[in-house]
Amino acid sequence: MALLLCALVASGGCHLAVGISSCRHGEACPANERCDAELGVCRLNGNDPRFDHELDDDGNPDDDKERAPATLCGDGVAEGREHCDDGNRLSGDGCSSTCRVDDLVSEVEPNDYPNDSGSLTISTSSVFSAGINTLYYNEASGESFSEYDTFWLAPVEPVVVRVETFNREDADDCDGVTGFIVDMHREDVAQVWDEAFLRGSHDNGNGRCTVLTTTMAARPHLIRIREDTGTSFIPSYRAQITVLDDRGVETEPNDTIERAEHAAVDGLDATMLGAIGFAEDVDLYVVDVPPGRGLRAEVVPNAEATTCDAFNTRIALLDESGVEVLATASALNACAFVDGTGEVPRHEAAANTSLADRRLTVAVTKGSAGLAGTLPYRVAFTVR
Ligand SMILES: [Ca+2]
Ligand SMILES: [Ca+2]
Ligand SMILES: [Ca+2]
Ligand SMILES: [Ca+2]
Repeated sequence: MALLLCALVASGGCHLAVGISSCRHGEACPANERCDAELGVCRLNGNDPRFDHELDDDGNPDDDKERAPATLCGDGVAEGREHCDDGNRLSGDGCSSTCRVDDLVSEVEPNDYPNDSGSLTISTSSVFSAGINTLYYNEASGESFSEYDTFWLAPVEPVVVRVETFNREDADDCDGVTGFIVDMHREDVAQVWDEAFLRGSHDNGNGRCTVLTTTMAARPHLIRIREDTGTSFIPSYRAQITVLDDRGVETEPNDTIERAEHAAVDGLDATMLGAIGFAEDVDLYVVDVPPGRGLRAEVVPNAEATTCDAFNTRIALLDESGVEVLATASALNACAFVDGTGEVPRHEAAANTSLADRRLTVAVTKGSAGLAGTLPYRVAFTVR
């Protein structure tokens, strides 16, 4: 919050703490400092190691790993891999919270079932804006059920897609009171509802938001969203549908902080391909998290029909000195993930509440039960 309030100061830079001033909106920095446009803060003149070619300490320049500087989505300047930057971190207004172009689609009822006229086909970079406003009461069971909202996603080539629900109007965030279940079905769902089920997700985002991140084949898929308790009224919500870009393939060795992968360092809706070859293999990935932002990192199975509980992986979050501060394992409706996004992050350790940029490292390993053979996977990163 301090950053936002300070950014309103018109000139002279906004002093935040010893040695750190905000210049996000073009304010001048003190004489011996320059404005770091990506982070929106003043920094002492001189070399900034973040922009250097990344060197490890083995004396061999050939295996040093390239990295790009982090960008800051929401500073009003489209740079690096940002498709757009409208100066805010909202989605549904044409430019998403991670600086992707939004295509806004509003629901049309009826859209509860796949053959309903309002069950629209939407593109794989959209914000689906809808309302859950009906609770059905079933006399026989004595329970109420929320209505469904369905839409079709039909990529023209295989993609990795994140479908994320938000119930706050002013931010990509959730109120922590109500939540969602997001299910994905094959295209023959209208004929064989149960058999056509591919994957579901529940309560694995910030607040009680839900995130379904999946590999998707080039064919139609039905996405079904509903309130997760059958008792809560949700007047409106948004489902953000985003294609994630592959930045590269991990290359061994990458099991130490010094050798961690840097290809997805900006964390802007990026994926990395990896493989865990043996039980002790650990793959490390570095992401820069600017001040006031949070990281979501999650494991993505390499096939759409692979459920998270069958995909036995573990994600750990390491601090800058390599100490593990948090870890999660795969569960039935949530693949291994850490989430520091939102105003009240699920995992505070994945949020950067400091006034300086912070480097977080994610470690992917097999889960405790182990799996025989090589386990191919993707890891997806989102910083916002
Ligand atoms: Ca920007
Ligand atoms: Ca926006
Ligand atoms: Ca509906
Ligand atoms: Ca590996």
